[in-house]
Amino acid sequence: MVLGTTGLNKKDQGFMSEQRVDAVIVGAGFAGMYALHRLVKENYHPIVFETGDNVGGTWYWNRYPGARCDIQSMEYSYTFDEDLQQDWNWSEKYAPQPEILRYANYVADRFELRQHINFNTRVLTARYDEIHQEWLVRTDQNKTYRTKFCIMATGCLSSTNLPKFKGVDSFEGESFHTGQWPHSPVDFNSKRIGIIGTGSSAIQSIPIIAQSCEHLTVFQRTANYSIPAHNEPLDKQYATSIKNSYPAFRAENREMFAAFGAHQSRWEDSIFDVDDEVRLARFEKKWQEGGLGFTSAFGDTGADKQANDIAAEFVRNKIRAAVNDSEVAELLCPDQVLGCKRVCVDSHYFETYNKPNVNLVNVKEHPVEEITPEGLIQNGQHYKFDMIIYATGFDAMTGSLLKIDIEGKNGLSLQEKWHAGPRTYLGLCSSGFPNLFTVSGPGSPSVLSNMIITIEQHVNWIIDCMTHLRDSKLSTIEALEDAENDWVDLTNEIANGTLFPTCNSWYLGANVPGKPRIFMPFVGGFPTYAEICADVAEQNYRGFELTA
Ligand code: FAD
Ligand code: N01
Repeated sequence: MVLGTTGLNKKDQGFMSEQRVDAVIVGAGFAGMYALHRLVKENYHPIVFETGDNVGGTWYWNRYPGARCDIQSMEYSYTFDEDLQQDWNWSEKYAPQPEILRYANYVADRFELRQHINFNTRVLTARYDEIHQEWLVRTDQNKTYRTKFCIMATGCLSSTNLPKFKGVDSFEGESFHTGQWPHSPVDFNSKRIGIIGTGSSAIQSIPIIAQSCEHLTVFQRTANYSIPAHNEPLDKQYATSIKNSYPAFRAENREMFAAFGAHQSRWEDSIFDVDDEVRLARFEKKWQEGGLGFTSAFGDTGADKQANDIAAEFVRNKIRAAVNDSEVAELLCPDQVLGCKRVCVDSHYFETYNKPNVNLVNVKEHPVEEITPEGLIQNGQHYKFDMIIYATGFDAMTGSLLKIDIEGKNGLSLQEKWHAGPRTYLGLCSSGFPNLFTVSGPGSPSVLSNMIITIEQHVNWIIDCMTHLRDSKLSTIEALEDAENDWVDLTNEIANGTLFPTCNSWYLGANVPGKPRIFMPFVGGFPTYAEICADVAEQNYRGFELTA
């Protein structure tokens, strides 16, 4: 339907027509796809915009070698459709990126989602028209859409962070960011390669790149904790046993703090209640199980620094045992709190430093000075490379959202409102921005959880809320400022009771120069969070204003 331009402000004038839709969804990753599926099922007419040329989000963009999930495949997948979870078969314990991307495509086809998705389309602005209580969403295809609801499924780790190195554009070899990896194969054979960063992306890719390149130099600013994945082909018997009672397994996982790991061993007692022998045996058992579950060997390693020190030293000793050169091993030993930055999960990462074609350069005291046409300069030394890989992470949690020019009531932009850090109620809405929802936004468990599970919970809450408004003949929902302030205070209070804020992590925005330092995810655990959200809805959307 083509309408006039009533309600457009000056910045939007010049656009000849508006298309009306019931809801705009930005992003076609797992969040956008599920939001679309649910809206269509509820007889809405939504439209999705996606910058990429296909679905999958994270798994579309992050095609670097070795990319895979760190939550086990049987858990890192949609739960909303029993037939889907029965029909899909994972091949490995931790699914590799190509397989997760195939899964996303399979879901898109199976639920006929593509017809509603505009690919190769970036949303540039979203402005609230207060007179008509509607959003005007403009894309880079010079089109404007008028809608009652906006669902920002823009992703928490979807805006790459490329540090402003001097001369970054001057390099004459090949250069790639892990988060925007090319779609065609990258050949490392006989190449001298430099990689900057030692977070999860680097830790996954370094062992594979090292297998075929001539030489790999790793530039490390902060050493990271990493636990072996012990990845292997998925045990068919195990998969069948899970499928035999998949809904119950999913329900058990939803009761877990981070919405995964119900079938893994875990203890909640204090590390100080057991002797050295029991401690070591328990850590060893968790190490052999592998993966993120290592941190659930004791109940107090996340909040008690002394307890954490003991767990951290166990990991450091594993690194010392894996790396032959003791100087390199010490350089690879992290000194921050274990878990303060996201713990990585690897396959033969530390052992890779025993290869003759790999070396490690510490850039903590002497940062990368300059990228040159031939390589880079660090600590006065000119390293010559055929390829530079930036594994430098993301402008996490807020990056993609704040790249969109979002203007709410009274002309206030989200950028202005969040200048000192994001402020949301439940991580779902921000006051002054009616009917605009964020999925896995700051203030929600988000990246501290099994994200497909939390995405489903968010989307269900949002669509149920929209349907409630429709059924009750209500027009808008907006977070109240008091409720939002209380939520921000609660989120900070819980985070401050943990060891999370003790280091420079992307959870705090500390990896991006100039970004406000505030702990962004909700650390109270998924079950608590989901219960609060359900209570809020049950109590007629407590803390929100609903208007006719
Ligand atoms: P995304 O998948 O990031 O999708 C967002 C989409 O929005 C993107 O495709 C982007 O192009 C699009 N978009 C953004 N802005 C705009 C705009 N203005 N206009 C149009 N389109 C836009 N989580 C886990 O729980 N377990 C894991 O094992 C795990 N592994 C990960 C591995 C990697 C390498 C990374 C980077 C993240 C991982 N995560 C993991 C987190 C992962 O991001 C989530 O699990 C999940 O895939 C997020 O889905 P999403 O739909 O919310 O966001
Ligand atoms: O990014 P990161 P990532 N000079 O921010 C370094 C998910 N994920 O893409 O720590 C030199 O972790 C930076 O150093 P420092 C997961 O949630 C999951 O690896 O800031 N170095 C760091 O070493 C993860 O946490 C998987 O001191 C610079 C690195 O670059 C999140 O995505 C796999 C620098 C960035 O690490 C992000 O992971 C991949 C500079 N100027 C991703 N700037 C799984 O395993 C930055 N660095 C499932």
